[in-house]
Amino acid sequence: MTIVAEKISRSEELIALEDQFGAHNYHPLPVVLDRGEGVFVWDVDGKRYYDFLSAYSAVNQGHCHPKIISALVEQASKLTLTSRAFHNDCLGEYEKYVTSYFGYNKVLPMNTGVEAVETAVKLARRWGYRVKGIPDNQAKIVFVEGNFHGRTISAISASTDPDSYGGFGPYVPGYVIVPFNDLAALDQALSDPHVAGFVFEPMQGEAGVLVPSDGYLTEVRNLCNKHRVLMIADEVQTGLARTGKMLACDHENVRPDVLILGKALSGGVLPVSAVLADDEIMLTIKPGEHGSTYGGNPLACKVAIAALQVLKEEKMAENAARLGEILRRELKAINNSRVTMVRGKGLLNAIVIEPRNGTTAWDVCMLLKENGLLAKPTHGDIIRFAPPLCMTETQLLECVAIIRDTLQAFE
Ligand code: IF1
Repeated sequence: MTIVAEKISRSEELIALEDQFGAHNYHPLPVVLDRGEGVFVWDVDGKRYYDFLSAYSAVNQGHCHPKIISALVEQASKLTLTSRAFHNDCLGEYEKYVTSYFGYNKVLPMNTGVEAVETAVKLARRWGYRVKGIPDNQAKIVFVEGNFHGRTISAISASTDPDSYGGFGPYVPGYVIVPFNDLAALDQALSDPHVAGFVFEPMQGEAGVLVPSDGYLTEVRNLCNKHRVLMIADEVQTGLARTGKMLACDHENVRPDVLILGKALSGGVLPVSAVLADDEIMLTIKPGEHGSTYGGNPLACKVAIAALQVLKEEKMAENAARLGEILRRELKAINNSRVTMVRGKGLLNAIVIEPRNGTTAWDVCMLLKENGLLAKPTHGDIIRFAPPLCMTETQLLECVAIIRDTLQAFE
């Protein structure tokens, strides 16, 4: 008898390679992508999907945006990396462009979002010692319950999510946690004269797209002024037009002392992050006291300028604001009993799925995938809906129909 081994699909073959040779630090949806363009991605079998995650808001400009790709390709064949041991002809122009774009004296260029968060914490401590006069090694940094700032030991030391910090101790000292959206608790925490900075996300992404009360950002600004504490906004996920304004802080016209950017700063092409601040803060770090091999490399500079230009040229913040209103209105109108919450701002949204008959948000995402839309659950019952900001209203309404029909199957 001949046993014919069933031919496994290309997807299964590639997933098996990851399983055998890759760390198991993620549990992706079983889909293998090989092309992206604008709001669409394709799998290895040629099936097209709407991307409703945007690589966690790193491809706000859409996949493989032609202007960003051509900036990458042109620079890639000229000069990609000099290190900061020498100058190059891209860094100064980029620094001028990005500081004037956001209105700060200076920028410290890094690569990943968490490196920028770490840089901001180091700047806050250094400013605390050299300017505020906190005794050496006594500086405290305040963070918010439910935060997500990255995966380094320092970032997870601020985390209140056991999945993030569990089993990785001991943790970085000098961190204080306050409840989300609680100004009285924040006032109390900032009154400690050893506090140098308050690090927060204007909207908490990973926690499930939690939007603080109207006026919260304004009050945070007032409390940081009152207690002479640096207001440090982690806009890695909420920045760069995602929430319907260039920065989420712009919804209340609040200017943080330190601005942290990442993800879409490169339009999803390569890791580019940045910390922006004025001289009193930025110049507390002297030559040789902080840096990174790739920080501010020529390729990153050119790509970041193109990525920032695209956001303005294509009015992506305005589009995100308009389409976000439509999306939330349509999601609420679906009126499906499994959907217990619809929330968000601009095109950073989430729905909460009530678990029932053994089905969860994961099962909804699996059927969404079958129906041509990719989204990922977080914290078990939350599905984030964050498409690229170049989406059209027609495409959005097609996605709403896919979501409606999919949820119908779980009623
Ligand atoms: C993962 C989450 C999102 C961030 C904020 C800093 C960073 C992130 C507000 C660090 C990164 C990513 C990390 C990625 C999944 C994704 C994520 F689910 F983890 F929390 F978006 F919500 N500040 N967020 O959201 O930036 O070092 O990654 O460049 O670790 O699984 P990074």
